[in-house]
Amino acid sequence: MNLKESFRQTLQEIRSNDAAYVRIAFVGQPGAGKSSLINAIIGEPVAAVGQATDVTTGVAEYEYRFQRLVDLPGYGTERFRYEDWAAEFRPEQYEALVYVFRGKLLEEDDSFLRSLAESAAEKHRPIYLVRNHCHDLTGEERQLIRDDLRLRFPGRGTVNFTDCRYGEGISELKEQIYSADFRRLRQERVTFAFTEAKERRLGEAAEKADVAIDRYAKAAGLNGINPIPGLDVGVDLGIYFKMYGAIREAYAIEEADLKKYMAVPVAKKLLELLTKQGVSLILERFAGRLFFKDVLKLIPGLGTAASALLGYQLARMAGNDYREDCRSFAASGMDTLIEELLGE
Ligand SMILES: Nc1nc2c(ncn2[C@@H]2O[C@H](COP(=O)(O)OP(=O)(O)O)[C@@H](O)[C@H]2O)c(=O)[nH]1
Ligand SMILES: [Mg+2]
Repeated sequence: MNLKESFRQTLQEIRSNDAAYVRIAFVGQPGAGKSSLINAIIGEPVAAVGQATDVTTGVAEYEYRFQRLVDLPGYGTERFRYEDWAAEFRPEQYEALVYVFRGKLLEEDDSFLRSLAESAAEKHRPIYLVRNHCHDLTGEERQLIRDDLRLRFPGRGTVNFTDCRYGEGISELKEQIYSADFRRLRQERVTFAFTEAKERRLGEAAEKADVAIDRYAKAAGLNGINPIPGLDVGVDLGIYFKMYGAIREAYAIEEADLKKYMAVPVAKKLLELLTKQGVSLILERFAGRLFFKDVLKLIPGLGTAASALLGYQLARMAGNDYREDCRSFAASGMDTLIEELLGE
């Protein structure tokens, strides 16, 4: 598995995590055009649309770039008086609301707008007002609607005029929905879910890598055969290459990834460690840090045991260092990929 495949799996985890999404609910009377607006925003006929009053009877969510557009049944019908509707569908659970209306506002609409306006929690919730079916409205009529809404729902922004049949006002509405504040909230959500999934994945990788390091370090201790100039400890480089390979595999890093994501700072070092020269160089550095080296040399008769211990220690040291570098490479690689995905 390479870094991209591993990232794809992480993405699957995020996609199935409800906490990763910002949800915008479309509310309003039946037939106002909630489902049609969702289709117009997404650009595909995903939601069922119809003349009959209750075409949408359950909650349906449609994903659009890590945002979920929620199609709710209309209220004010025989089936759903406003209070029952609110109790069942709890509009307050959504991060934002798109309030869709056409024609006259009814008493039910007033209950809805009043309850939203009164609750303190609602004061910070974006509510987009949308007068749909607007194609035939004159400028004067539009002004009357704005004034009316301002009275019913004081302190709330502009009215968007849209018409799904004629494609009017859709791009303006989209722009509002993806306004800066909301984009930040969405990115926070995704980033949070992503970080969680990423840490879990890196944690699992570290466990696998540790098992490999332990196994190969023991083998290195028993196999100290090739003395390297400048090193007092014999080293079997083949074991190091195998150990490094196992650690890379734990982090789903392939050689090609290192070349592809050269911009990640640690990639260069990891590439150098694919060569004999690179490994010898780093081992020389680590050997200098081996605490017992000089002490052991002073104790005669401990030759084999001492070199086994040193070989083990050296391999562990190198393995842990490599694991940290792989972790850092995998983490930044995944960060790069998620930024690409979220970039707008
Ligand atoms: N002329 C016109 N018809 C629309 C518009 N929006 C929706 N419709 C139609 O109105 C009907 C109800 O729309 P729908 O999206 O199902 O409303 P919902 O009940 O609020 O989801 C459907 O027949 C749509 O094709 C619009 O802006 N202009
Ligand atoms: Mg509908």
